[in-house]
Amino acid sequence: MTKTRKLATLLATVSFGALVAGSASAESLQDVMKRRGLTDNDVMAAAKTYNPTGKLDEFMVFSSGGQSGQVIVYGVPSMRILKYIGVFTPEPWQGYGFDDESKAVLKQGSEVQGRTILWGDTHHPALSETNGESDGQWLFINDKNTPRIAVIDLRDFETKQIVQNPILQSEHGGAFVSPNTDYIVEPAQYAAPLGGEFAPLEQFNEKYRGAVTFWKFNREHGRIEPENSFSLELPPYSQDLADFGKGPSDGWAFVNSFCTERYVGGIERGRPPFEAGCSAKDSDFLHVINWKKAAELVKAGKAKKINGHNVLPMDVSVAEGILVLIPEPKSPHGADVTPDGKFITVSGKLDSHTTVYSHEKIQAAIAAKKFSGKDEYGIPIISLDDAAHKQAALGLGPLHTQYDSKPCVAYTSLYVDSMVAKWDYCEGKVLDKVSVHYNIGHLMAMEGDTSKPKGKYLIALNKLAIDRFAQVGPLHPQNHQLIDISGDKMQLLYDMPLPLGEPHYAVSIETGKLKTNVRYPFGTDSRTEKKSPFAVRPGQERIEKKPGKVEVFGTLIRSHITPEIVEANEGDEITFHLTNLERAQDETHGFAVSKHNVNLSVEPGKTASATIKANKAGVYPYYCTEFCSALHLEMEGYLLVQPANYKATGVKGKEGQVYGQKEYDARVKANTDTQAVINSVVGYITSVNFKDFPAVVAMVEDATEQLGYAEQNKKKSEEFAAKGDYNAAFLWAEQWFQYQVKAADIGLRAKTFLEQNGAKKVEAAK
Ligand code: K7E
Ligand code: CUA
Repeated sequence: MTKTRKLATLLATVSFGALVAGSASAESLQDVMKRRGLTDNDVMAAAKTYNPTGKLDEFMVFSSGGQSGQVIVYGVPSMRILKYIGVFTPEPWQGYGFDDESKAVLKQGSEVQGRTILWGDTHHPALSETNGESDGQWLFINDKNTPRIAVIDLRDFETKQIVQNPILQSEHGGAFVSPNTDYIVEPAQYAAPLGGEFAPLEQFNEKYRGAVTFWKFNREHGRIEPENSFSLELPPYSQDLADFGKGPSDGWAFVNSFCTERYVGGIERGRPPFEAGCSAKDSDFLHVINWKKAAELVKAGKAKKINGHNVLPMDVSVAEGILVLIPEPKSPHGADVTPDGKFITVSGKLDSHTTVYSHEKIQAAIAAKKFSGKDEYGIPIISLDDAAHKQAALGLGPLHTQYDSKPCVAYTSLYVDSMVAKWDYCEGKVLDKVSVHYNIGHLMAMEGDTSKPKGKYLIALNKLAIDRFAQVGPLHPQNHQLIDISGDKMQLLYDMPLPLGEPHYAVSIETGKLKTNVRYPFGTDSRTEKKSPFAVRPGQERIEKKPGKVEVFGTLIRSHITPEIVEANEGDEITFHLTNLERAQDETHGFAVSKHNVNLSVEPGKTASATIKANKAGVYPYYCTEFCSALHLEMEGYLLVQPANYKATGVKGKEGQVYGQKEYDARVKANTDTQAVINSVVGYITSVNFKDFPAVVAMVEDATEQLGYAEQNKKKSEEFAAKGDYNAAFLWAEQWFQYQVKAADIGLRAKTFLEQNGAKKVEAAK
C-alpha cells in the first residue's frame, strides 16, 4: 500500500471507529442479567463500580506490592490497576534498575554488606500529610526483610531515595508519617543486637534489642536526612505496628508489640517453637513514646552513635520520662490513632477484644506518675485500667482498624472470622458485620488513617483468595475486595485479583489532590529531579571518543534516534545519554541494545543514560521499545563493535536503492496532496471552539511542531533538488512526509476528540 493510501485508510478507520461506538446492543438489561445470572444486587454493585470509558476514578490507592518489592497503584471504585512502581526491585518497563540514573537509587538500598539485594518485602505504604491530611506529594514504603524506607515522588510516581536502617536487622511497622511529615517511623520487628554484631541467643535479654527509628524528612528537598534521624533503643520485644499521634496527641507515637515473653525457640534443641513461647502471656506492651522530646534530647547530645546513627539509650528515655508501656491483649496487632487524635485502638489477634486507649488518660497517668510497675528494663508500666477508654468484643482475630468520615465509626478486620466489623469506638458497640473472602489482614477506608477520613469505600486486603478467581495453579492471586460503606449496612461490591506479591497495607487519596506532571522540563534527570548534565538539544547531538570510552549524547523523537550509527572498539565502555525531545503527552520512547541488559523508559523531557561494556565484537541493533508512532519499528540504529585487530577493507558496498527525479517528483506530489488533507483537518479544528479543550490545545501544539519539522525537511529536499542530487532530495522528501504523517495522526486524534466531546462551531476569525 502506498503511504498516501495508508493515510487515507487512517482517516477511514477513525470515522468507522466512531460508527461502532455509536451502535447499541439489541439485548435489554434484563436479557443480560438472565443470561449471566445476575441479581439486582449484582447489577447495583456493577453500577457502583463501573467506569465508562474515559471516566476517571474518584480515589487512587497505593498498595504495598508485598514480596515483589514494588508498589501497586489502582483506582477506586473501578479497581482498575494503573501502575506498578519499581521500588526495591528492578522493573524494566520503567527502566528502573536498567538506566544509570535509577541504578544509583536502587543501589542506595541494594548494596548491603557486600551483597546485592534485589527484592523487598514491602508492608506499609504511607502518604505524606499536612496537618494530618493527605496532601498527595510523597509516598513512603518500608521493607521488612532488609530494613529500608523508600521515598516516591507523586509528581511522577518514581522512587527517588532509599535509606537503609543502620541499626536494625529486621523491621515491620513503618512507614507511617507524623502529621506534617517531618518524621517517618520505622519500628524493628525481630530483636537482634543493634548495629548488626553477633551475640549468642543465650544473651538475648542482655545483648538483643528492639528499637524504633524516626527518619527526618526534608520536605523542601523531598528527601530523608539520615544525619538528622534517630532511634530509641527498646527492649527485645518484637515491636510491630506504629502510628503517630495527631491533634491532642501530636508529639507522641504508639508502637504495639508481641513476644514480650522474649522467648527464643529452637525446635532442633528440643524446645517448643517460637509460636508457643511467644504467645504464652495474656498481654504484651503498647509502647508510648514522646518523639518530639526525644528529638530534642538527640539535639542536646544525649544519643550515642551506632554505625554513625543517633540512638537514645533506654536508661536515658526512662530518666527523661519519654517512654512508657501499657499492657495490650494477647498477641496484638495494629495501633491506629483516631482521626481526632484522642484514642488509639489496638487489637489482640488471640483475643476477641479491641482496646480503645485514651490519650487523655495516658497523659494523666504519666503526669501523676501513676505506674503499676516496671518491666525488666526499668520502663514504667501504666495499668490497662488507667489507660483504656473502652474494650469491645468485635469477633475472632481482630487485627487492624480504620476510620470513617462519620464520628466514632471504625472498621476492624477480623482475621479468623473472615469479616469486617463496623463499630462505634466511642461507645464500644458493634454496628454491622460483613463477610469477606478470605482471612482478611489489613483493611483500608478512603483516607481512613488521616485526620479527615473520606468514608464511602473500604477495601479488604484478604490473605487468601481460594475459590474467588479462575484457578491459576497452586499460587493464587491476592483478593482485594471493595466494600461500599456509605450506608448503615456495608455492601460488598467487587473482587480484584492482585497477582504481584502479598500486599499488606494500602493507602488512598482523592485523585484530585494529586498534582502529577505529564512531562519533564527539558533534559531532566528524573531521579535527582535536576537538569541532567547530559541533556542535548536537537542539532547538538554528538559522540565523544576517548581511549576505551565512547560517550553518546543523543536525542529521541518520533521516529528516530540520533545518532543512528555508533562505532566502538571491542573492550570499550559505551554510555548512551538520551533526551526525549517530545512535548506531547504519553510520547515515551524506549531504548534497548540487542543482547545487553539495557532498557530505558524515556518520557517526554527526560534524559536517561545507559552504560554498557562492549566486551564482544559484533553488530548490535538498537531500537525504541515503546510503540510510539506509525514508524516505531523504524526507530532503530546500529552499534558496531569492531574487533581489536579490525582493518577496513576499503571496498564500498552499494546502497539498497538509488532514486532519481521521477521518484522525487512523485513524492513531492504525494506530499502536496497529503498537505491538502492536513489542511482540511486543521480547517475543521480551527472552525470549532478547540481552545476550550486543554487536551486538544496540547495536541494542536504538538501537531504544529511536527509540521514545523516537515517544513524544515521540505526545504532540505528542495535544496538538494536544486543541486540536481535527486537521491538525497527524494530521501529528505520522504522525511518531510514522515512528519506530515505524525501531524496528521495527532490532528485526526484531536478532530475525533472534538467531535465526541461536543465541540461547537465558532465565528470565522478576522
Ligand atoms: Cu501483614 Cu501490617 Cu505487615 Cu497486619 S501486617 S495483616
Ligand atoms: Cu519511539 Cu518507538
